[in-house]
Amino acid sequence: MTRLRQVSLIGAPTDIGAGARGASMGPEALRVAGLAAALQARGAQVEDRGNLQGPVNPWLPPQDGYRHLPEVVAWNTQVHTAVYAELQAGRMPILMGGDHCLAIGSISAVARHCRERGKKLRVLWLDAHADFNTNTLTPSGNVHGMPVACLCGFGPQALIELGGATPAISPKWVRQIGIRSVDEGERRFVHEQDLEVFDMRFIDEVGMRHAMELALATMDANTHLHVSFDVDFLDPSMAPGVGTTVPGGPTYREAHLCMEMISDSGLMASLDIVELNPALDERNKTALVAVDLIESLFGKSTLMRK
Ligand code: B3U
Ligand code: MN
Ligand code: MN
Repeated sequence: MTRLRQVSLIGAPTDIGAGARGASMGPEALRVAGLAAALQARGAQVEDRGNLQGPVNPWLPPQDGYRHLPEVVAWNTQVHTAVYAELQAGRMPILMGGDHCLAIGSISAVARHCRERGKKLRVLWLDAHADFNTNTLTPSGNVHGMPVACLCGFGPQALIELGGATPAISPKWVRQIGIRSVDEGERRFVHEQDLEVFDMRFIDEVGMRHAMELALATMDANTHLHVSFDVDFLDPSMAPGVGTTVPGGPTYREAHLCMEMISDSGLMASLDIVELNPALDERNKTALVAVDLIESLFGKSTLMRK
């Protein structure tokens, strides 16, 4: 049974937080790959809100450990406002990035909405990276390596207070899946803050099914589940179109199972699709595989399930 869902697509065409140029073309690549039609085929009612606008990428070196902080703040402010408006209107926002720094704007909006509605928030972070750096831990200064830390209150004032209350979320609300690249200082900080990380070794050992059962446990009917899907989560053999490929990711089957289990929970109420980089892709292959996976996320399955 598919519930009728009212979905809004929001494009945020920027690579302001990334270490490679090109994620700014992500929204259009997802449109060309047929994202809206795929969602409609799953019974969703889809509105494409077009693209947000923000500053160009000045491509400068980091300052105080952050690259392009004023521009990152400007883009995330736009994202926050747009995502919050869709949630207030009772719709499901799908943020089409853009790089992963944009999750600061989207998840701070989701957290604000949940606070106001008395909803429990859980964040599933599908990624090769933990994105838990700070300006002192980061090896690059790229803010796409910092969104989880910023959302948990570790970051520059302008980003951590975007949604009013600081911190926007607690590390206890986050479940990370598929992780296989964590920087040295970042690793210590992940442990210190007790982030729940289902890394690739864990998935190799227990399988995607058990990992997802654990990640989805403790959710109930009052839970708002936000999925932040960094396309570099996927093995680069099927998804080469991302700025930072890391070998050893989930296979096509594992990734589909992950999406199907999220769908079965019936709790997903907002989604980011980020880090797709068409400049590095092969004939839009990565965008097509992302859309294929989103279909599973919205309930597509081979056979009817009871
Ligand atoms: N952890 C590294 C690399 C990185 C994080 N997220 C992505 N790449 N996509 C950093 O620069 O923080
Ligand atoms: Mn990421
Ligand atoms: Mn990543």
